Amino acid sequence: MAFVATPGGVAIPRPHAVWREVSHCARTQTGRKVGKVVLAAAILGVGLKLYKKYKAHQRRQRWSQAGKDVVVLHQFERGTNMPNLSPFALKLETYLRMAGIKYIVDTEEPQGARGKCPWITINGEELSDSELIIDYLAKHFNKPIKEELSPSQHAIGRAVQVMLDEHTIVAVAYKRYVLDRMSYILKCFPKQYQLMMRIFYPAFSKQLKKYFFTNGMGRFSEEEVLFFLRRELRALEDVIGDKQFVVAKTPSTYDAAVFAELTQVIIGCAPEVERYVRDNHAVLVQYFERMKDKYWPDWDQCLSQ
Ligand SMILES: N[C@@H](CCC(=O)N[C@@H](CS)C(=O)NCC(=O)O)C(=O)O
Repeated sequence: MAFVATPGGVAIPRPHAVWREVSHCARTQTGRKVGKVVLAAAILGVGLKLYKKYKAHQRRQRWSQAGKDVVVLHQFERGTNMPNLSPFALKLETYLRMAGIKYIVDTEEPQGARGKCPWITINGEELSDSELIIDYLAKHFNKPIKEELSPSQHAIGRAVQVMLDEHTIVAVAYKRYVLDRMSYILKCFPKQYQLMMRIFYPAFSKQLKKYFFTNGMGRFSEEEVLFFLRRELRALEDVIGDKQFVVAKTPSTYDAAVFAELTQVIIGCAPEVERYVRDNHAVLVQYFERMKDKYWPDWDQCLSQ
């Protein structure tokens, strides 16, 4: 084979020499076998991709026939003790119920274009991110939740929601997936995924640790994580006070998020956390029960059986 000398003194093969070598190898018996395997794998890969595309197209056709203004809510399957282990999916489904918007659930494709759960299809249009979706629906259905909030109530609602959606839930997730190695949350997963999660946890846990380390939560001890959690629960309880809902006497959009996140804290984190909330935060427990009774009368039927 012909070589080219590089300035560093390393000899690299000339391109045409490489090609000659490859075509020589391809003519040998082993080369032909390898060629056939590579070709078969490529055909299979392309075939699989086309099949997936075809299936996705078929699903979209089905979803577009859901009916005018009917939301197709794409989300993970039901958990064993709560309708969804994704707080964002539970928030959105609670919002749809609060707003009286008609919806159907799809679990075949729970992660949308942004790779996140939940997402929706409405009138053939696809939208993702629970916040952007709620904003879109509120406009599309002309503010279906009749809330009369002052700017300062909106500000409090927004601040509480961001605290829960962006910080409290990270502490909860770090506790349930990393600190407790899924010992509790695994039982809350849809039954059909529990074995698979158990098997793949070791591989999955490395990625999780990396994610939480980058986020920052992964750099704290359990005691520190629980300190954040307790402090935020206290703040939430102080905001609710003696009101029926988070920022007012009547329900507002913020309640969807608060309820969804509180569900994760109370029954989706760890038995000791649930005990702590039940022993110290009667206001939060009552709020949780109130929202559940009002918007999820069919809670038990919405669990993984
Ligand atoms: N900001 C998004 C967050 C959604 C989100 O993070 N969903 C999680 C499930 S709780 C997810 O899809 N994770 C999968 C991933 O990130 O690959 C929203 O509000 O919808």
